[in-house]
Amino acid sequence: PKKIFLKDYAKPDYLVEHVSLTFALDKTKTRVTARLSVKRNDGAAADAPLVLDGEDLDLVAIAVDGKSLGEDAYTYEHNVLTVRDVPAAFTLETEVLINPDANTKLSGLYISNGMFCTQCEAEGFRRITFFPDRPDVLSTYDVRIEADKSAYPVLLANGNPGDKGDLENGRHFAEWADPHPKPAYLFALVGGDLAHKQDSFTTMSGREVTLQIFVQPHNLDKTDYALDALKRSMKWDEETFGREYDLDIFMIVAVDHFNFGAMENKGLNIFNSSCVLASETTATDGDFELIESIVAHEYFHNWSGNRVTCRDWFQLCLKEGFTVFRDQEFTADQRSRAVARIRDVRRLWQRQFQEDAGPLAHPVRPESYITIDNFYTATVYDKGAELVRMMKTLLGPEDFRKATDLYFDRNDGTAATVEDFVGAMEEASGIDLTQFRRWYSDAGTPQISATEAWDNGTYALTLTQHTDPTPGQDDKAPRHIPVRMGLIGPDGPMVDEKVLQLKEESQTFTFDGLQTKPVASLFRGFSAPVTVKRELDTEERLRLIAQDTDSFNRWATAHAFAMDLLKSMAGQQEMKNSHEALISYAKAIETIITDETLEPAFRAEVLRVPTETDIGRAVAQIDPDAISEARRKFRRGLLETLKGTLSDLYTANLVNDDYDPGADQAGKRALKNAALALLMAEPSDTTAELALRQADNATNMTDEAGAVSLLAQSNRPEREDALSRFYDKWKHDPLVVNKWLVWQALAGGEDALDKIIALTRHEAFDMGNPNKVRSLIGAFAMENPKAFHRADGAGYDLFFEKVRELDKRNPQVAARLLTATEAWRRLEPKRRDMLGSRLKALAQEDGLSNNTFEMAERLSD
Ligand code: B3K
Ligand code: ZN
Repeated sequence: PKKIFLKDYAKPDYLVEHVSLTFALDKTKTRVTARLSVKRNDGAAADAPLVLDGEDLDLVAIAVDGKSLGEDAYTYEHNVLTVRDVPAAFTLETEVLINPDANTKLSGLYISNGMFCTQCEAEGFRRITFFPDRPDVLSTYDVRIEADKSAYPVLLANGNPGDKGDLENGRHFAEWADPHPKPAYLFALVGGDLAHKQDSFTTMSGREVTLQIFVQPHNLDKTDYALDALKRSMKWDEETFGREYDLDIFMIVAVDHFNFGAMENKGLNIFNSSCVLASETTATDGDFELIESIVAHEYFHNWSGNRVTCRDWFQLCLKEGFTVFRDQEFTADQRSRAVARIRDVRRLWQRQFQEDAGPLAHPVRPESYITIDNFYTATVYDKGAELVRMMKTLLGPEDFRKATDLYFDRNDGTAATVEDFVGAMEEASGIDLTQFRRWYSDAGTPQISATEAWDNGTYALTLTQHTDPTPGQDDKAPRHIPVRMGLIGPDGPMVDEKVLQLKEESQTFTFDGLQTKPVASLFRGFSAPVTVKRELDTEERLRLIAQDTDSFNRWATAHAFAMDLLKSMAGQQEMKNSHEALISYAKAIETIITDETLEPAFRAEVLRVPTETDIGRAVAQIDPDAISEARRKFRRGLLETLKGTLSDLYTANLVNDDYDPGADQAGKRALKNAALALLMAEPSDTTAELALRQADNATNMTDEAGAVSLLAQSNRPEREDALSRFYDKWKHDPLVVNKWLVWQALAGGEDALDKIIALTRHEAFDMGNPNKVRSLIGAFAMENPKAFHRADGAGYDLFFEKVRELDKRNPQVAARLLTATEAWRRLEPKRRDMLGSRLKALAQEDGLSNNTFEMAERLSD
């Protein structure tokens, strides 16, 4: 397979100004007729051939300016159509046949539950018609769709609706036109028997926009929340970034078979049903929150991604990092800023720090790839968002807004680069970001060591930065790091918050005129994606947990304390008086979880115990059994101290009002369920009874799932019955059944893996549906270290068998699964050898997809 390099970027030889497409939809033989208005690009040679991408296309006819081409005028091989001797401006017409029914890759045009739908990002449009399938070719589109009227009454595409009507033989047609130039990856088409909910939004300039959510008819009662989230997103983007919507209609379509969460196609977003459908009885508070953020994310792409798109796929963070930043800010404004930040950072640690520390580490703006599908990563998305956040911290909110306005205005309707974005930040603020740009080009997480000195009223803080080598990058120069910080005295804050600029390898910052030695609260609100090493004694920790004025850092200090305890319990770290320390920790969090002036959702975050996977990330060598045992002991230790408090919390946070998915009620349920989770660390009959009662009496899925999932993780005799009753109750609803799969994929016990293997043959499992694969195989491999890393290698056998099977069908999803192995080099030697040799064998296998080959090779290298 061929590697593609950023440094080789060259402008396209030909641009396509306008595209007219006609689809005659048919399950196995869809006919796509394309008319492209092609123009030679400035600077291209007069004899440059026209080179178009095309994959799995059956070419029926091809003509230039109405003249059919003979076989010698073009070639079509290795997914490239080359037409020689073309004029400077011309019309190219092609007619192809494609087979949506055979499309198991779910890229291009495919069928999900009887409906036609598309997914084109990154390179799916070439599976629909011949085209320069690259993001820097922007065209206006008009689309005509013809299909059988009774099977596919609803026909949708991007843009504004045009004509529609009946045709012969029970067929009908619909036309759509999108006046905004867009790259092909934003194309979308849907045809199916769909119902919809409708609403409208009046934009800031007074235009009325129709909003519609299309679903299979039986899901019509699950669209209200997404519709509401959409309206709030539209309003927020006007208020916060000055961005107004630009078509007469905005549509969302839910599909059951989808390779990831959702897709921002212009005016026609297509969503994985798991990221849009919600009702109180079928979706948890967490699902509601996720849906809200994904609806917002895809909507925000209309400006950060669609109006201003990416020049090439190396610039992916330009739209993704920025849009994640925007959706995070939206959530922070809609819910609780502190809690949102905690959840975002937790996710960053779980996925991105892990990636940065292993064989898949890559810069936020990668320099090469075999397939871009493999670079829709936590680094590009979540670290990309952190870089935008750091720039906002450096610029301040006002200049940041000036910079985004400048960026949008200047690049509107074009394909831009990271440089355009950072350049706008500099121009709007006058701040030099030369050194800051290293964040885009250098992989790896900087490690900061903090040491301090106290002398007669002067506190000196020395910060040192270092970044370990990552694949292909041995030496790392120091980065420009914003350190938001404060100093906390015995009675509270001592100096106002400051942002220090760390630019050298080592720098000392001094603070004079202090009465007593303070404790520094560093990287407030997680002001930079770094790890921090510092010596804090228990007293200093307790001071920060109790008195820091930055809520995020109160949580982070408590979390770091818990991690140190867990690491010492897992035999990975020395800790003096660890028994006393555990009690101090328990008492410290008790103060927080019982403090009614604090938001319940925040208290719930403090009460949450790191998972086995979390602990595995933090230790030098992973011994899954030792980690599991350490966590078990830790939870029991906490329970001993907190039992009474937990029961009280549980009762105090029962919600009796009508269900509302908003932050207030959700926070209470989160706190109550976190209390129950810890009570279930050693479930007495009474606790198990409590969980069972919660499951049986629940009127919403948050409470039902909260209880059943805990029973599923336990070895209580009630377990099997609770699971089977849940299945019987919900087997008609695939999204709810996915939760049931996840709980079992995460379960412990000696026979955990055998049960998972049995589930791969269960009627509820389906290798053709990515959601099912992720729920069972993904959850097992990523979040059940004991079963996955079973000492006899049986977990690995199951995993690789499924990866190979899936690779034949859906390479994108297969390759993604492999990320579950990324920490293999840190496993204890026996498991490391077993897993490493399996990865190497896979990388050497013939007949792998490029996707899976690239991942296996990078992982085992
Ligand atoms: N832009 C899409 C992701 C496409 C992934 C292609 N492999 C969804 C999003 O980030 O909004
Ligand atoms: Zn996105």
